[in-house]
Amino acid sequence: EQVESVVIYWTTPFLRDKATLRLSEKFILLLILSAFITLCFGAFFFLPDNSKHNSIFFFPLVTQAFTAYGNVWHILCKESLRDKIRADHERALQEAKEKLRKSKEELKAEIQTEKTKVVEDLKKKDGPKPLPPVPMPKLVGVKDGDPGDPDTKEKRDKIREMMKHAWDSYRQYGWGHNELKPIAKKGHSTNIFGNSQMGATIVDALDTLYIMGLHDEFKDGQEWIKQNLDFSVNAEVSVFEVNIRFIGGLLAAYYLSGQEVFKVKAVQLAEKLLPAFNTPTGIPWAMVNLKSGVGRNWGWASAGSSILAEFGTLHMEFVHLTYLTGNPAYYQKVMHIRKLLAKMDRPNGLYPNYLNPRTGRWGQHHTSVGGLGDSFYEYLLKAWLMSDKTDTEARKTYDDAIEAIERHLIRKSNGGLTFIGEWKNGHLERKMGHLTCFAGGMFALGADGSPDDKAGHYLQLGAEIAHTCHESYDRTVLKLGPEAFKFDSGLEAVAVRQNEKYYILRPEVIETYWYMWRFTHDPKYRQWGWEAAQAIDKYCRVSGGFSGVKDVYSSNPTYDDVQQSFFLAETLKYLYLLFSSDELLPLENWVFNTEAHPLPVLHLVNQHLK
Ligand code: DMJ
Repeated sequence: EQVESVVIYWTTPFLRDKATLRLSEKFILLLILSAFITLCFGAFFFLPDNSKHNSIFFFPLVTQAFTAYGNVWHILCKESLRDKIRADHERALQEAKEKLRKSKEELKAEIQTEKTKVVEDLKKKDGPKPLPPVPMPKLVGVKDGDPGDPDTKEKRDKIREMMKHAWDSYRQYGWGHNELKPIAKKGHSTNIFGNSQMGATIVDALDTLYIMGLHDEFKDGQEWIKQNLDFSVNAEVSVFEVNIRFIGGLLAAYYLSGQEVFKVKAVQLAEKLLPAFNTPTGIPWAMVNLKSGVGRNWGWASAGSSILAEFGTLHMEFVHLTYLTGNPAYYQKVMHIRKLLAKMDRPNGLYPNYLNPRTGRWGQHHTSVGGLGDSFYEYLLKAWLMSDKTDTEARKTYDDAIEAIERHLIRKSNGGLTFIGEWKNGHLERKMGHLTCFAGGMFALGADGSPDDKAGHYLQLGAEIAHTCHESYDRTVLKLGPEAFKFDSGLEAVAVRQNEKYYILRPEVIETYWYMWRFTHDPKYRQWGWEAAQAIDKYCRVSGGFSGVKDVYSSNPTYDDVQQSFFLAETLKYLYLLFSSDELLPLENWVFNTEAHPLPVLHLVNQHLK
């Protein structure tokens, strides 16, 4: 009777519906029940067959015991189900709370990313779709470029050796990291790549390795990209930097080598950048989180603005993406930016560096052909060149912009040096950045096709800028140029502030020497390029690679301990091209993006993209 009542007690609804049982209680319950069932079975088998207890006591008891056992299992399963439901509810509540904290734009961006993900998943169900076949543009002069004379060849070999030292050091000490610390001999990264480890140096260096004929190194990089380059990382990256270094680098590697993997990776990455355009105006955020698609702007930018040189330096790569994928989205995004800018008023005909992506209004009236503005102008010209000179809208926008720049920003110093200053709220600052020195090459490149037959004038302007920038190198102890130099109070092309005296392996001056060489073949440009190469080898080379220096006016400079990825992508590439024949990557067939990645001219661009 006692046993029966225990069983009945355990199977009552009260116990079954009791909200919680601790884990230890559950185990005790199971143990008691197992013991009880063993007892019942034991008694059933060991009692004599004719025992009256067998039929009148044990059968109902065993049945009860099984029911109880089943019910307890039921309780336990129900318990764990309840735990799960409770945890799910808590998670949902937490997510809802987080959502409420987010701004409208962030929520919109998230919704858009989710939508894109659903569409992508649906697509993936049928397996990855191959990219549409497109006619390959004319690929001329992708290798060799033997300069002919032995002296130039020797110099070119030296540049190739420097590339090998930079690459081998990165391979040994920083492989897979974005950049290298050549003194500490370990990996390095900056905030432009978020907290990602995306092998920026590998991607940036690929096409330089290719044209230098460093095939084993190229294959090594290709293999790393195939196995490791993954963009589903929770990292907030710069849209501009990722575009010019990664998408530009991958596209150039694809066109040069024909290896599909580079195209596929470029397209995967480009898709991750698209949520950055989900702003009220379509002007993209400066940064985007590759995983969540949430974008934002740099905290230091005037009035929450996006930067002209960042959102204005997407055109070349995005046009190629549409060309290669048949997806019009990329082309539409950059054309939308162009149209929006065309409608805006420009103070004195100048483009300010800051534009607010929420309001569509300019931020601070600061115009520069150096940092924050530079490659916007460069891409207007290059959009025209890349379209086989059919994109006349881009050419006209470039011509108008350059005309205003010449009127307001370009001056001659007392010592006769032509410089490009910066316009700040109606005032000209007589200072020029190392970054601005790229403009010499740009003026020369744009000379042919300039209005009113001013080709000679622009080639001359390019030469004057090259000369000024060479002076900024020549007037230092190390024969390397400072980050910024002044033309004020008796100063001519020298840095004043301590924090403007550094050289971080930048390419712009050498870039201009190369363009000037291609257009004039004046031997002084090769001479100047060689001076710079020797100075880099002497003062920036260390056993673990190449490092920037903190003061070009000091005979005993300290290192900044960073081997920038653009040193391999640009500086060494432009030097190599300077000592190669013009047959290597001819400018009629190739247009270099702002990170020196060559992209072919698209002769079919207009039919294809409309
Ligand atoms: C490069 O990343 C690009 O050239 C960019 O346009 C600005 N400058 C750096 C190197 O100095």
